[in-house]
Amino acid sequence: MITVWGRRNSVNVQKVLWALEELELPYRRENVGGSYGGNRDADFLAMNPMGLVPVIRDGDVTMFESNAILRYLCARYRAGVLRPADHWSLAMAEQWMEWQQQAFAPAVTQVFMNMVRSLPENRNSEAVAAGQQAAAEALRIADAWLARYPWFAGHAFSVGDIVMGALLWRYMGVDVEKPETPDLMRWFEAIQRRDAFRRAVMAVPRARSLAEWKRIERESA
Ligand SMILES: N[C@@H](CCC(=O)N[C@@H](CS)C(=O)NCC(=O)O)C(=O)O
Repeated sequence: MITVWGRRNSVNVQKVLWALEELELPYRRENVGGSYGGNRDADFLAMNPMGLVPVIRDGDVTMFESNAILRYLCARYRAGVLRPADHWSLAMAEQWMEWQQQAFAPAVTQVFMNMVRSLPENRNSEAVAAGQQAAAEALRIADAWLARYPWFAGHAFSVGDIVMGALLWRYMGVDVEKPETPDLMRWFEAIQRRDAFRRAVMAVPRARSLAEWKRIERESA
């Protein structure tokens, strides 16, 4: 059985759990990171020298980096379910996965860490404004794509939608202004109707403050 190390309120852990649910693979999860700690222990560092979650073990494969984990899982299991079979759709899924990590995630993180993971008195409002602007640009780019295609890989749900959906869910829960993105929102509604998304991502309430974050982390063990 696959083991996942990582707390449930981590967006990168949620991406992996969502993929496992979509692939209907049995797994067990160990709470590591945040208030659970354990990620600086020698045993954990031997699996991920970065000391970050998620990490998975699947037989002889032990690995870190959420998007690489997703690529591995969807290439190995239930071919064609999350990893598109045709070359164009696969290329598009890969493109948006990379973009999620390089463009969208840094913007969301900048806003989220200041708005939710900091006390209001420690908030860096310049960083919030810069992150918000970068996130708005990313949301418009995603919206323009989804005006042309129903999914990030084009014509069917794929691993590209998983990485974008988990992160967008997080960002939509942060109390900052966002641009109008009707096509992105239509896609986002379809995502929220998926059972696997509900189980892996929506089941963990979104925090709006540091105190709420800590409480939810404890309660979502
Ligand atoms: N690029 C890595 C980032 C991993 C990462 O930043 N993980 C965060 C949680 S989302 C973490 O482990 N933080 C330390 C902690 O939880 O204690 C990935 O996608 O897996």
